[in-house]
This record gives sequence, C-alpha cells and structure tokens, in this order.
Amino acid sequence: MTDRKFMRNFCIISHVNHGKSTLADRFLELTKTVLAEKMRPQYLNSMDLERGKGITIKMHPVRMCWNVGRLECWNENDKTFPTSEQSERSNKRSDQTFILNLIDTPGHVDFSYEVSRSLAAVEGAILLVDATQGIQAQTLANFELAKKQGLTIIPAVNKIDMPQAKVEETKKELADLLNISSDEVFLISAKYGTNVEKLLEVVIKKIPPPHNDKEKPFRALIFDSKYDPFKGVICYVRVFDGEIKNGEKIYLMAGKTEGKVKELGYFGPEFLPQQKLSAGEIGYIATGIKETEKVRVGDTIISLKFKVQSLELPRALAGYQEPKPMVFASFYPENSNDFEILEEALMKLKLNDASLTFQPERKEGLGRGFLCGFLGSLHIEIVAERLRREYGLALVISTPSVIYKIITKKDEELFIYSPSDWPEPSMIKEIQEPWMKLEIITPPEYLGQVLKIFENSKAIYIEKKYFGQNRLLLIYEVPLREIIIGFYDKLKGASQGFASMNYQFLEYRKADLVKLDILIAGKKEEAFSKIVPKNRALEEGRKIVSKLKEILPAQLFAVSLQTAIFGKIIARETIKAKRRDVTAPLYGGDFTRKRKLLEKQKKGKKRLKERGQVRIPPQVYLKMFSQ
Ligand SMILES: Nc1nc2c(ncn2[C@@H]2O[C@H](COP(=O)(O)OP(=O)(O)OP(=O)(O)O)[C@@H](O)[C@H]2O)c(=O)[nH]1
Ligand SMILES: [Mg+2]
Repeated sequence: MTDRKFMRNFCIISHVNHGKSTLADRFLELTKTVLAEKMRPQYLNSMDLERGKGITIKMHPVRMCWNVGRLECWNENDKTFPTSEQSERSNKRSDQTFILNLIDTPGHVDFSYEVSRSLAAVEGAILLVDATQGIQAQTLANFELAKKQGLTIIPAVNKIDMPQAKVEETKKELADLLNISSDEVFLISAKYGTNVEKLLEVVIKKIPPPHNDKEKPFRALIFDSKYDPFKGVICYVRVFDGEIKNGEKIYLMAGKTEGKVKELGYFGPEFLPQQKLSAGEIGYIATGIKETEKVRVGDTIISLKFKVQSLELPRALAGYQEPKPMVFASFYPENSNDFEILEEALMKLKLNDASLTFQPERKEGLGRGFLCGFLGSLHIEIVAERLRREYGLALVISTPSVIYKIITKKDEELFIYSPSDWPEPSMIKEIQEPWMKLEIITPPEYLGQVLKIFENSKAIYIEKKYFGQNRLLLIYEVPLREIIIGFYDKLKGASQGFASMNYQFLEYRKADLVKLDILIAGKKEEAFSKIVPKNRALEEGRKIVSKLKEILPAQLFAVSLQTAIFGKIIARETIKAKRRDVTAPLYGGDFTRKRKLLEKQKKGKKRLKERGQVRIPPQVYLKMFSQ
C-alpha cells in the first residue's frame, strides 16, 4: 500500500469556463490515467448533458498514479525536485509512485454546492484564472470557500497561449488577491500543456499529504452519491480514519441506517473495484441501501460493529451546511399518470444533486406535481433536462419564483410560494421578500452600461472597489425576484461578456406586493393567480388577460376575462362568442326556419352563459403556467 506521504488530494477551482476540465485532461494524459487513444476534450465531463452544454455540472473525482520522469528523483526529506539536467545525469531511480486524487469542479454559480463539498474532501486546490478574462466573481467566491476550509492554494493563470491573453496583468491580480509575490503564480496553457507538468510537481511539493490515522476506527465522509439498481446507493467518500473492506457492515450516523459494502474502489474515473479503502483515500462504497432518502451527503460512515457492540461511537465528521434553495418552480408530469415516476426520479436525482429540494403539491387543471427548490435558473434547466433524459419524463414547469414571507396580524410567519396560498388581505400585517447581496465584477469601461441595467430596479447601490489594474467590483443589494430571470444575460450583454456576478442571501425585507386574481366568465381561476409588485399590477394584469384571450378557445357565448385585486377589477378583455352555423343544413331560402334556428341558438347560449361553463383545455393551463 502506498505510504500516505506519497498521496495528495486536491481539486481545481475557478470561475466558469476558465479551463479546469481541460487542465484535468492534461493531468490525465501526463499520468497516463487515460490512454491517448481514449482521450477526448474535457474527458471528465462524462454526462451527456455536460458534453452537450460544454460545461461541468457535477464534481468529478479521479485517482491518478504518477511515477514517471523526474518525479522518481523526488527527495522526500527536503521536498525538492532535481532540475531536468540533474535528473538526466542522475542514475537515481526509485519506483516511488505518487497517488494523486483530483476532483474537477463546476464553475457556474448554480453548482457552487458541488465545489464546497469537493473542498471538504481534499487538502489543496489549484485556483485557475483565464488570462483573457481576469479575476471573475466565482474566482473570488471559490477562493473564499477554499480559504475558509484551510486548504493550500496554488494559483495559476491559464490560456496564456491566446493572443488576447493579458498574462502579466492577470498574474498581478491573482498575486494581489492571494497576497503573495507574482513569482509564485503559475503561467500555463491547459490546452497545449505548457507548464502543466511543473504545476503538478508543485501540487506534490506544496499540498500536504493527508493527515490520517490508519489505526483509528473507520470514518468516512460522504461527499456525493448516486443510485444503482443492483448495488443500492453508491457513496463517494473521503476516508479520514481507519479502513474498510469489502463485505463489511457499515452504519450511516445521521441517516441511522445500516448497510453492507457490496463493492468499493477507486475512481479511474470509472469505478475500479478494490478490496479495501484506507485513511486518506478517496473512493466509492456501494452500500446496498435501497432507501434513497436515508443517505445524505455530509453524513459519516462508520463500521457497524461499534453500533452493535455498544462501543463508544466515533465522532461524526463535520458535515456540510444544507444548501438553501433560493428559486422555486413547480414540476408537473405532462401525463398525470407519471406522478409516481416523477417522485421516484426526484428522489434518485437528489442523491446525485444534493442541493435539490422538493415537496408534493396539487394545482387545479394540472393535478399532482412537486414544488422544487433550486440554487438558480440554470439549476432548474439542468434538473428538468436530467429528468427528461435520464427518466424519460415530459414535464410542465412553472415560471421560477421566490418564496415570500407574510407576517400575519397574529404575528405568525408564513412562507408562501403559491399564489393560491396567499392569505386574505385582512389577515396580512406585512409582506416581505428575499434580498440578496449582489457582487458584480466588470472592467471599468463597461461601468456605464452595467449601471443601466439597474434603471427601474429596486436595487440599492452599496459600494464600488477597484482592484488590480483593470477590475471593478460593484456591490448592490437587490430583491432576488429581480435577478432570477434574464439578469445574467443582461449583464453579459452590457459588458460584451466580460462582467460576472455572484450573489448570496442577505435577509427578508418589506415588499409592496399584491395578488392578482383572474376571473373567467366571472369565476375565479386560482391556477392563473399571480403575485406581482404593486406598481406593476396594471401592466401585469393586462398582460395576463390578453394572453388568455389569445389562447383560450372561443365558446358558444361571449366570455369575459378579468384581472382583479381583491375584488376590484383592473383589467378586462372579452372573447367573442363562437358562432356555430346552425343554418348550414338548410338549403335554399326558407328565411323563417333560419330565423327560428338562430333564435334557438341565442337562447341556448344564454343558458350556457348563465351556467358559466367555460371549458378550459389543459393546454391553456400549461401555457399560462409556464409562460
Ligand atoms: N486557447 C486555450 N483554450 C483553452 C485553454 N484551456 C481551456 N481552454 C478552452 O476554454 C473552454 C473552457 O474549458 P473547460 O476546460 O471546459 O473550462 P472549465 O473551467 O472546466 O468550465 P466549467 O467546468 O464549465 O466551469 C474550452 O473551449 C477549452 O478548450 C487554454 O489553455 N488555451
Ligand atoms: Mg469543467
């Protein structure tokens, strides 16, 4: 077994698209973890969806063994590498192999929970910055996370091969951020491999080996998981103490659940079965557990014998803070018979996407579905796409919304997502909505354009800071409602793609919101109600009825469409009656008969109208719901 001295656990972090997965490719090649003929760009982005979108969505662990070239001359005592010339002259050869457990992480803000979980499994991180983009919002956010975790951070400027790369400038920015000398910042091209070998050497040199005790009782942290129909839940673990062998019985401390190791092993990056996993290692354990809800990331796995023999249980490892979903959307199966399939799919998906939350709900016209919580709009898109691809589900998805807080006159706090749960105005003391701290990083030349996005916004400007030579950090406080849809695209548009943003929850603040009720032929249709800011009520109210007018099929009588705020009508449209040609079967000009039939039709319409039976086809619910 490899001595812990020769093991390193690290991850690569950066802003989205700065080249993490490409750098991981070069490491895989260099260490011959993946054969040249099997190599393909961003090899670790193994999900179809990741390949299709060209971004990393999940963390991806891989174990690499490196025993080539100059590393064989690594001097463990004084932690030095000989220069290439020295090593060429030297005959010294040792068969020492380094075990390098790498975790590639996503860069998009919606998947930052993946990053924080990866960081808890390693001792160090390479912080990568694209030389054509400079430091961006997620560079700062991920750097802060790594610092908090106490990791050794190795800074590197990437894409130095590109003509528009601002290498020196970016190097200085990064050195300033880390408060180190510029000489310590690596310059690499992940695409062409420039300096990549040196960078890996520095990983070995600077990042400490895992401090783990093999003699202690077995403890492992679950940092990710997935479901396998044969092997049950497969946990991705970092072993902190002791060791575990195939076939041993295990116990999940928070889940209070027993399991048995059906298989364990390393990430190659595919599963590579082994006999045991020991302290310091990163690998997987197939637990045989079928109840997906019992297994949570952040839980500690121990050996069942402590439980059975009533021995003192090892202490649980520090888990993760539960992520706080910020954006909500309802998911309904297009085919209402698929409700159970959707439920099971969400449960399995949650194993692999710990930041997803869901609870059942019911809506008129749509039947049963789920209210799901997400970290952002891209997260919604990805979950919907995974449900479609991996579980074959066709879904109807509502427009994303935030959760409002209502303080009632009895001083109760209600957290409300669905307009149908909105209390009577006489019960409401105060309405509040979530506010975020928003950080935008932009080159100063786009400042004017960026500020324009905030026209007509409730956002409050807090401060601006210059850092580096060409970087401006703007801090705002803003209602989350304003930034969940389309804001990021606006920011990118205003800055030719150079600005980036990050946000975090601040607090609930007073909001001036009203509920719009929609009346169809005088009857309230709860499913079409909407919560909107008071100053936009009229505009929104008109929009809803004119949209309904467009899509609701005409009936045999005229149908009124109204928007009301607590009984007061603020907008109105009418769908004209559909006239069925009741006289069509008549030939010739028997005028009296024709008139009789038309009279009869009129009476019938009146009766229909009195009964007010407007048939609303499901497609109308669907279209209004997801507009
Ligand atoms: N010219 C050049 N292009 C690079 C370099 N490194 C990465 N790229 C390109 O940059 C793009 C993004 O690379 P990825 O490796 O997917 O970036 P990432 O950081 O993993 O992205 P996310 O995981 O989605 O955050 C790809 O088109 C790469 O080919 C480099 O050193 N030089
Ligand atoms: Mg990537």
